[in-house]
Amino acid sequence: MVLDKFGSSLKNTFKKIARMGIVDKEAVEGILRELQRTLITSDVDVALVAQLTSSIKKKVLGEKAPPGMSLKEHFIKTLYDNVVAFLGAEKGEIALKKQKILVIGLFGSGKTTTIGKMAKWFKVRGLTPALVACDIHRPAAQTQLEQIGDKVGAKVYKKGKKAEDVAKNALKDAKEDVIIFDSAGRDALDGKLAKELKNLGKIIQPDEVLLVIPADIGQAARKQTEEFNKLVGITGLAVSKLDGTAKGGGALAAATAAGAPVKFIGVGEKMGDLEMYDPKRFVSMLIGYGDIQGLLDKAKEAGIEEEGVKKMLEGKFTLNEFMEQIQNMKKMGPLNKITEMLPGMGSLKIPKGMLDVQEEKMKKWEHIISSMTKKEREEPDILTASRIVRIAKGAGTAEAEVRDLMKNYKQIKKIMKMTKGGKAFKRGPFAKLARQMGMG
Ligand SMILES: Nc1nc2c(ncn2[C@@H]2O[C@H](COP(=O)(O)OP(=O)(O)OP(=O)(O)O)[C@@H](O)[C@H]2O)c(=O)[nH]1
Ligand SMILES: [Mg+2]
Repeated sequence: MVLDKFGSSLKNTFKKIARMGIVDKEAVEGILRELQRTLITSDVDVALVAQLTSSIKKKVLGEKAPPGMSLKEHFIKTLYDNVVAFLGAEKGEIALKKQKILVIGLFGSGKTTTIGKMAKWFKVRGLTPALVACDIHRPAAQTQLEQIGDKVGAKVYKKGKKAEDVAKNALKDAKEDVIIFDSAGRDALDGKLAKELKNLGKIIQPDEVLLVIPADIGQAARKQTEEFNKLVGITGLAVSKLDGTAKGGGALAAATAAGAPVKFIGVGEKMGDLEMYDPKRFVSMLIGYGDIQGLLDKAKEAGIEEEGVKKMLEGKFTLNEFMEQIQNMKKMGPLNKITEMLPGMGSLKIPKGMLDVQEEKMKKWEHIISSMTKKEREEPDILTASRIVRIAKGAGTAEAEVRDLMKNYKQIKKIMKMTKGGKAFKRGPFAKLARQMGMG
């Protein structure tokens, strides 16, 4: 699991605030001490930790809560915003266009693996990748890149004796959309390595120079990032090996402090284990709000207004919206995939086949709903047996069909209500916070 311990400590801290009766100075200080412990355990630089907590304290205790917000809500929101900013300057943006990417980093940092993952990442997004084996120092390096290229289906260019020649030849030969250059690592960024990387930069003229930093070096990531940036120049970072290290929080905070945007995170050894880094989404996931942002993105992809998703999350829908929602959900993918992304929904079992709504059935349901009165559509609870008989007749269908529709509608409505987050999301500070974070 990514940042397992860090995530669960953070989650507990947020939970604790949510459960608090009164939030006063003492409570704020207690929580901030806990946050300090969590961060320090994750190898975050102590000076950075002190800065973070004192600025949160100043904002929460020194400033008045915005109108309509309680101190508790103000605290949660401030904490969330600050932790997000602490772990990432911005959302990692990588353009989906024809481009050249040079990947650099120390020995064993995960360059070659990350390159393979990136090739796959671009491929999935419709761009053809190619790999260039500019690591000519380690005998097995080119073979390793070729194996990885085979795995992800990317051509590997390796003609030439010197790194510079390999790059030049590849620039002539490669016609692929995204050309990713592997480079040699060293134990330290010495003059030799810097020179070679600078030469490669001059020859390649890359759109991106990504430095690969392994998460397990924790706060040392700051110095390394600054040095590489000064000597070679980088456009961003890929933080590898975020799985299975307790120091990931330290590495992410260090990268942020060095002012370098983290563009990718590596979360495993497999070629699919690469994610674009979005600190907001990342922290939301860690503290267990579920991948709400992901849901909104997904809805957007399907061309659905966010409004519709919000309504769905709020469980506010009448039979009028029912049809609309079912059609939308079909566009978004299987309901069980959607519910996986919602807080506390992972374990919920959706009745099998419930959303496997056939076209035919949808049509029937449309007839049924249009045979209802306006009031019946808006308040389906008033449907009595005699109304059902009338509706079935009007729609030219069996009463059982009307009941089947109602059963499905009620089940979905119930799920949507639960989705709103059981206790934490329905009442209390989380409801408002969720709204502010654009989730509710
Ligand atoms: N668990 C895990 N392992 C990773 C990840 N990324 C890389 N590795 C492993 O780290 C080791 C080194 O990875 P490489 O990609 O060979 O590193 P490199 O920077 O190219 O190394 P050199 O070319 O020798 O400098 C390999 O065993 C990878 O499987 C990751 O995100 N998670
Ligand atoms: Mg390598």
